[in-house]
Amino acid sequence: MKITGIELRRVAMPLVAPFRTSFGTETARDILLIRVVTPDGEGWGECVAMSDPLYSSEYVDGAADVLTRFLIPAVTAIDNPDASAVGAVLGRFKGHLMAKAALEAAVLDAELRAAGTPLARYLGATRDRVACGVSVGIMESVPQLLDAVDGYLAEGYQRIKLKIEPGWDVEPVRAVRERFGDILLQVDANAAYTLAQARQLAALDPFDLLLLEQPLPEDDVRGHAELARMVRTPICLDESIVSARAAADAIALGACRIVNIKPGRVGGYLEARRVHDVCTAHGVPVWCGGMLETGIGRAANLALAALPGFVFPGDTSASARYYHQDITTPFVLDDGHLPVPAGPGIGVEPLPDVLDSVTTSKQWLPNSGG
Ligand code: NPG
Repeated sequence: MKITGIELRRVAMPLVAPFRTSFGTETARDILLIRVVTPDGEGWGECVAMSDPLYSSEYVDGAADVLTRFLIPAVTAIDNPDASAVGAVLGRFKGHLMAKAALEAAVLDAELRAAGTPLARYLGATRDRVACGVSVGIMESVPQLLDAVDGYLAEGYQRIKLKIEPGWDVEPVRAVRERFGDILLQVDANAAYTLAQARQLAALDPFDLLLLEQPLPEDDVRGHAELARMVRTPICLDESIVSARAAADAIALGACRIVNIKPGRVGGYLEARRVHDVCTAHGVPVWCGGMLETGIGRAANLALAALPGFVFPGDTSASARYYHQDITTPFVLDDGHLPVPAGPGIGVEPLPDVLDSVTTSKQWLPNSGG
């Protein structure tokens, strides 16, 4: 596939409500979109790096910089790149997995659209709709949390994930369990604890949580293995799993029984599928994480979440969970599920007027050799 040029576009999207985690509060998103233009059409990718390097080391200005200076020139220098060649040529640059993932996604979308192949089919999906969960941020008070959870359950969400941190863990979990009974419930600490707080985490055991996500720092895989012997709730890793190899290592060490897969965190949809394959081969169930994506990223995540190893509902919420106005036709929950897009590529595209109304900057990088 020839690349005519690549557009980097920044969009500003207010969130419907502030989203608080142990590492900070998001009130709006500054999102980097990539559009790959070919003689036959185009392809879209969304970069999930946040404004600040608080979830991981990446941040959106840094992603734009590394893409412009290194990643895009390396890809446009290849003759007829396809998505698998993108991963190979970007491998020599260290890190920047979210930036790489977005570029690979845009190339893959262009390639699949040209071929008329839906991303879900290309990845090996076995379902045409996926069960959806919702992630609920840290709140000012337990009553406020209960109201929020009540609203999400009424909308049909199939499982609730509560963000926790020291000081906001057992009490909110107990309150939600007491009020809503036997719902699918899990918690996410975003690395806010240390192994010394294992007893506090074991205090969550009586509440029959599906999983305890990333309690310890990203690089503390052995700590998770030790913690796994001290708590009954299954440990799930998110931030620590940056590749299929990292997943294999974590599983071998006994650091997790479940894995959250986010394509941005592992460098793209192709590596995400390899993480899925490694986990499935070891009998480790996976689920699809979310990074407050617009419809562009959400569409691709739904394709991934339709693979057979994705046995738990993911953070694949409806557009309205985060945005009053999505940049694509909104994803709307139907009986707790979202449809897997069936059109070529990611199966959706931005609505031009909406996209223009939220765009804050555009940069066109022509392929001088193309
Ligand atoms: O549903 O898109 C979504 C967001 C789900 O909680 C969610 N994402 O740690 O998994 C996470 C968290 C996150 C949010 C991470 C913002 C980074 C930034």
